[in-house]
Amino acid sequence: PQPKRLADYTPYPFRVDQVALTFRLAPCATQVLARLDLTPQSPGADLRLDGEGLRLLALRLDGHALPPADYTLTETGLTIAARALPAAAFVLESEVEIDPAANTALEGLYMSGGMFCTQCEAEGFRHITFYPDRPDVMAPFRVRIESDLPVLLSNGNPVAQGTGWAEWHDPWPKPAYLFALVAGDLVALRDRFTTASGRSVDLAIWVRRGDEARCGFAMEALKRSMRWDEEAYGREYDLDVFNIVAVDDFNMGAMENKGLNIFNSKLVLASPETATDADYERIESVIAHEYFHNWTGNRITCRDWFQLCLKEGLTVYRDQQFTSDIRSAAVKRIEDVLALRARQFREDQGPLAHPVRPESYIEINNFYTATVYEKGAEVVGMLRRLVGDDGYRRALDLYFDRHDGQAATIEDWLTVFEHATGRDLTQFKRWYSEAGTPRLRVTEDWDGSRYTLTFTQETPPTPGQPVKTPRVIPIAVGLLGQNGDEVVPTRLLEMTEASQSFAFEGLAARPVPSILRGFSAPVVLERETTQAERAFLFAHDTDPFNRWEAGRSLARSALMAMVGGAAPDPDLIAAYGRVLADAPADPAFGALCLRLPSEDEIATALHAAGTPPDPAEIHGARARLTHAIATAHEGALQAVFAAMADPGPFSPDAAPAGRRALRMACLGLLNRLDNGARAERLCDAATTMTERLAALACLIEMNRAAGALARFRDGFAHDRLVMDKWFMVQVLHAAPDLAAETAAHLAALPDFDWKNPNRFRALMGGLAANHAGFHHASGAGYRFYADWLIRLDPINPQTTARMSTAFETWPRYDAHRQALMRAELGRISAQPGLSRDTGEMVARLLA
Ligand code: BAL
Ligand code: ZN
Repeated sequence: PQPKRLADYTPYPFRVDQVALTFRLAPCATQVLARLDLTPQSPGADLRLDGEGLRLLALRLDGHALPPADYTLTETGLTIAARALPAAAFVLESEVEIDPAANTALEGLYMSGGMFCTQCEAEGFRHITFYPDRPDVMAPFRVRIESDLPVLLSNGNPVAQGTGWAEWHDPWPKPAYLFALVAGDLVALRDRFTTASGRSVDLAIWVRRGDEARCGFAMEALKRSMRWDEEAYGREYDLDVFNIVAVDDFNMGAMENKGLNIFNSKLVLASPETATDADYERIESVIAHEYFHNWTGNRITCRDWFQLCLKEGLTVYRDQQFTSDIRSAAVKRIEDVLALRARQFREDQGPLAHPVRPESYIEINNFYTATVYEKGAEVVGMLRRLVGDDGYRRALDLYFDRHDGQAATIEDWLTVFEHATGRDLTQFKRWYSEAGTPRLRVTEDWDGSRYTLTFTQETPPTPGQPVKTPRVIPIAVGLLGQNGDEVVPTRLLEMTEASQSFAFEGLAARPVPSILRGFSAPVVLERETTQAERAFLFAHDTDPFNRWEAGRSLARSALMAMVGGAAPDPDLIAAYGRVLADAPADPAFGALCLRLPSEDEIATALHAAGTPPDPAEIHGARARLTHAIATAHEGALQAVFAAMADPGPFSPDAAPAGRRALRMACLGLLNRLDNGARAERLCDAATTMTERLAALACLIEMNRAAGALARFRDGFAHDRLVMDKWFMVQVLHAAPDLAAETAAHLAALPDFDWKNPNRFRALMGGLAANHAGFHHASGAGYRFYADWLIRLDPINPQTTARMSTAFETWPRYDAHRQALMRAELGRISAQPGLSRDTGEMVARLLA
């Protein structure tokens, strides 16, 4: 297949003034009638409509059947010759038949548990009807749904309904990727929201019968999001209704269709018995994310899919701000950076690296990546740091004023910042066009009163981009005195050159620098420093992010040394004693400080230091350090574990969730000493899924979980979301030698419903995240994983392609593992009929 290129963009030569759709729903033979009001914009242009897998029943132009000689039909669309088209506005009507029941790819209109639902982003609408399926074609939609099912939903406001039909009208012009339709036997949790200007909005969350009691938290999150967007960005909701539907079979997390968000049920349904605190936090942030798209994505959309970060980077940034505001800003920042490093840095440092705004693609679904989303959000955060809070607010106001109702570009976005603040962002734009994570090296100089920091930046080559240019890097720096006092409060240094120095004058003594506070730019900071200085910052830094960062880097160095045979670092062990003493004052932060670097993080660090990582050695070193910390601080751990017990009643709020996180961090350490005894008791007595699942993981690690796993299964066999956890936890925490075998055993169970993306991701994602298990020298993990990608690809290419990223780290390992992984990728790529999605990914992975 030929790649699409950003440079080739041309506007669509027709305007779509109105769309009217009628759906006659039937599982195997749904008829879709589409009436498009079109106006030519460019004389002499053929009318090209996208369409795939559609059976054309009729085609009329201004009421007359179109002779076959006037159009051509291919596997990807329909083209009507310019000579057959009127010079002025005309109406094109088509009738097609589609088969939602056979749609296992879950793109377009498909069935999930007896309900009809849609997923159209990015290019699903072309599986529904013939249409210019591109985001810069925006139109108001009218939709009529005919079906015996009781609940019939689409975008916009309800217009009318009767027995067996309903009509909807969405007055806001939108691209086809925001179209949605749902029909099913559903029940709703209902509420109401009054906007700042007094508009009353009916809210409903639609779920399968029996799930309605688990929607309350999502509803509260929705109302909080609606209020927050008014207060923080001045954005009000703009329809009479806002509907959310939970669906069990869904390739993504959720989708921001105008007025009708469709969610993976795991991001809606929550109760203390079934959802962990992490689930609650994720539900809250995804509800917010999809709601915030109403302005950043829907009212202002993307001109083409190369601009995906325009809506996704900004909307992730907004949902991160929301969570920071309503939970702990420091904890949120640490969690976001952990996720950024684990997913985006990893992507940026491997064969799949691509710019935040890619310049070519074969399959756009392969670019819903951590780089577009999370690095895209970091770029927005840097812009804000550079222009300040007021400048950011002015720029955003201008963005909404200027581009409302438009399909915009990154150039439009940067221009509003330039116009609102007077800054030249030419160089800053490189963050959008150049891939790769900059390395930022720093050295220091002290002459008795002047302290100078010299930074050097370098971005390694990435596929297709051998040479990099200097970026604008906002570096937040504070200076501490030897007693821990802050002698220079946080100052933002703006680096623009390859190498640049910044001086601090008039200091009485040599300070200790705290660099890249709050992780002010997505770079790898490299600084030669002593263990003692990092321990000092871990104890004293007034910036909570950097305090955590100092501890993390101490632990990482200690673990790297232990992989080489060293004993646990006694200073580090002592530092954990101070963490434990402080932790009850800020439990969520304390829990983060107690969490050791992941095995994948240690592998990355070893590779960066020039040593091919040995996954088994890393696993062993991490276990030894855990044991050493637990042994040294057993009493304190027991005390904190007891003090953090939750007297109830349950609340999912940040404070009690932080106490549970700290308690479970203590449990994980104590588990090494009591051989799982505490976990065994807790697993049966727990009143929350957070505790039950953590205890189960501990038991699996001690290889004494058989009874607990059976009881867990008996208790939750009816609950798909909880059973996903049951599948995942066993593989994720299996001993390295047992991981592939455990995965194979689970995959053979009758309830391994592998066509359900959540279940597939639970098992296979658990294996890929079990670092030492997946990368076992036998190659069994790789083989098993590739077997299942091969099996899933014909059914669901999108999920297969996304999960192929498990292999993206192959270049960092030894020759033996590299050969094994490349062989599996080669085996996948040799499959006859491999999908375009997976084909593109495997080719990039092997390039
Ligand atoms: N637009 C796809 C799902 C999301 O990012 O919200
Ligand atoms: Zn999004």
